[in-house]
Amino acid sequence: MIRIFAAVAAILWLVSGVGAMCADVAGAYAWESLADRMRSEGCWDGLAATSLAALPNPSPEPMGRKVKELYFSKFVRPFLKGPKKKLPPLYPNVVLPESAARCREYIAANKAAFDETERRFGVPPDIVSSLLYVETRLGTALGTRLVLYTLASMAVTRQADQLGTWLNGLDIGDDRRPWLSEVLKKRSDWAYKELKTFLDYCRANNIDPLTVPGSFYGALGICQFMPSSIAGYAADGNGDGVIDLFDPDDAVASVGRYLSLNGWTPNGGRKEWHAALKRYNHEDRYANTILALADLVRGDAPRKKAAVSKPRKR
Ligand SMILES: [Ca+2]
Repeated sequence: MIRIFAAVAAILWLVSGVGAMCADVAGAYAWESLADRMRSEGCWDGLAATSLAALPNPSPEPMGRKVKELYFSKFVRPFLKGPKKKLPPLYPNVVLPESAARCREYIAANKAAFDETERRFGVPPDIVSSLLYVETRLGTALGTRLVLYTLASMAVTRQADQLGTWLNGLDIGDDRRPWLSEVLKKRSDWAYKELKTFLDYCRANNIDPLTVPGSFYGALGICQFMPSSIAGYAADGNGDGVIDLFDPDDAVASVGRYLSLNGWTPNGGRKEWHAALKRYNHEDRYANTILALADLVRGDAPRKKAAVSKPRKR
């Protein structure tokens, strides 16, 4: 399975133009500060060296995107005039008969994995498949960025002048400089830890880091785990000794294990299930959508009130 994604990731990388910038201009030089930090912590090895040397220059995109999001939350959204727009209680275009049909097909195609996950972790197929539908459309939308490149780029983006045009349109005066510095430090340290964990995961499971696609911020696999979640929550669903989150067997089991370790119990009831789902993603809409889609997958009519929580006021 990983080999298939290796090919896909390589193609996406080249198509995006990233590959064209590669090798001759960047090499290890652009990543020297990162290499120094990893050497000082004793976690620099051949895998880290060869993987980083194959990347183009760091991209300002992941950190720039995060800074923009945080800027908007802190300095714009609270001061918007006019009536506050409430978010709908469900993600749009998800709780539909055709989505439920795709979930049922996916369950049928991976029946042993879903059955075993329910037996081991008490999380039923309708919930796990609905979560995977929301995360990656059952593995058909896995992200187009290399996890390694995303995390390494964020880890080395520690100064405002590295963000380039990503600061355009933001009002960062002297009074907001400390805020920006703090964001850059905190987020780059976060990415650095995720990067180290990602490389550990690759080493342990014999995965080439240059083949793993992910989301904007480095979540990976059909179940979109951050590397730091893998160690604590991922499961080897098919018992082959490898955790491959691009393999439905392991992704299904990992969702079951994550939810069961975060409060899901088979007889817990809707409120408890809602809370467990919010440990996966903190949005009310996320949990609402999965519960409502799972109702459709089971063939129940979506419950109007009990199924959903009102969105929190923003
Ligand atoms: Ca496995």
